[in-house]
Amino acid sequence: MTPGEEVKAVAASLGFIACGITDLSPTPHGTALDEWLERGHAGTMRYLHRQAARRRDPATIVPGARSAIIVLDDYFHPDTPSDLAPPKIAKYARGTDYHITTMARIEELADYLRSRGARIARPFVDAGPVPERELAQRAGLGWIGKNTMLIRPGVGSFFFLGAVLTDLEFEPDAPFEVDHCGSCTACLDACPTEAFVEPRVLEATRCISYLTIEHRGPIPSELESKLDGWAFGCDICNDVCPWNQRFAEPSSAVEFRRRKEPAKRPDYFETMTDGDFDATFGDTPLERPGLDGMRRNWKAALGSVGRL
Ligand code: B12
Ligand code: SF4
Ligand code: SF4
Repeated sequence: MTPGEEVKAVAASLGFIACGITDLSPTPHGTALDEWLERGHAGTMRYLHRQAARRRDPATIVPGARSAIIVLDDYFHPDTPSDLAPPKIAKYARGTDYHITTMARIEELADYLRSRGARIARPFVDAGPVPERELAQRAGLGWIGKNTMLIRPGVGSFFFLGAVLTDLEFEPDAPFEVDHCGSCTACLDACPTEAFVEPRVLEATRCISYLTIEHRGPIPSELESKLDGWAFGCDICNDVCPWNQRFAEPSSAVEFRRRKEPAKRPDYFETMTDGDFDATFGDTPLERPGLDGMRRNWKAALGSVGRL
């Protein structure tokens, strides 16, 4: 086994469904990132502006790092009828927060690299400065679809991306060059808020995921009426993708299964105390908007389907 094949075997033993390796040379898509930011598509996600220089030149994220080990962590569990009833919570957010679960396994991968002599082995999951989808495409793991997701043939796109940046050098994998979207436009057509300006360009400030997770304050009324019953995140542009419809397989990670079924009544979060919210959802992605955010979202989601 080559050193790279050994890393991939360890990643597989930790439950990751795929692993690829790439170098940290500058992204060829820096201009696309600059234009996206200049057009204001990041909205209040100011950290994306602050971290742009490092995203353009990933070698500067962890000085001394030479390679990125990229892993895919499947979170797919099929929707139940209750999952599909508004207010809806995106699939990725129904169990334990991946910043905890996926990160714990990426840390084990970093430990392995240290045991093989790495002086630098820094784990990342959903971390602003790491251009995760682009590094994954470069590491041969899939293509970037018109919905901006990293899609893997035979798998789909219901997975998290994680990375370890390390000073160890490996033979990089060949980039994934084929665009398997072809003439399909299902994701662009299905988006209820018309958030795609063009294929692969998302006006994030119109995206339900942004509005229900990142946005603070009232949701603009024009968009609130288009939430389509979503109260946290949105799966539509992934659900309609033929690659998911054909290939998505349930994750072996039980942590990502739904644990607590929120009651679908309008006052469910309204009547909850901060203590109850922390005890029930404190280690789930719902913690990001918090109790106030979920109160807003729950009502907005029901209002969008005429149920308030
Ligand atoms: C900010 C953010 C958001 C924002 C903006 C999303 C967006 N499309 O930009 C919001 C809040 C809307 C969001 C929503 C979601 N997100 Co998000 N998000 C991020 C985050 C933190 C940064 C993304 C970013 O920088 N966007 C700015 C754009 C300009 O950058 P980019 O999308 O990476 O695009 C680059 C490439 O596309 C490249 N590029 C441009 N053109 C081309 C052309 C070709 C051919 C190639 C190869 C490259 C290329 O240039 C761009 C700039 O570098 C990443 C984690 C990370 N560190 O990357 C997670 C991440 C992208 N999100 C993720 C997920 C799961 C989601 C949701 C599905 C959650 C949900 N169910 O609600 C939705 C999906 C919405 C969607 N269609 O994107 C996963 C995606 C996994 C995957 N399979 O791709 C990530 C990687 C988190 C993780 N670690 O798993 N997200
Ligand atoms: S996540 Fe939903 S709102 Fe956001 S781009 Fe996809 S379909 Fe549109
Ligand atoms: S729905 Fe169609 S166009 Fe959109 S990402 Fe999937 S294959 Fe590509």
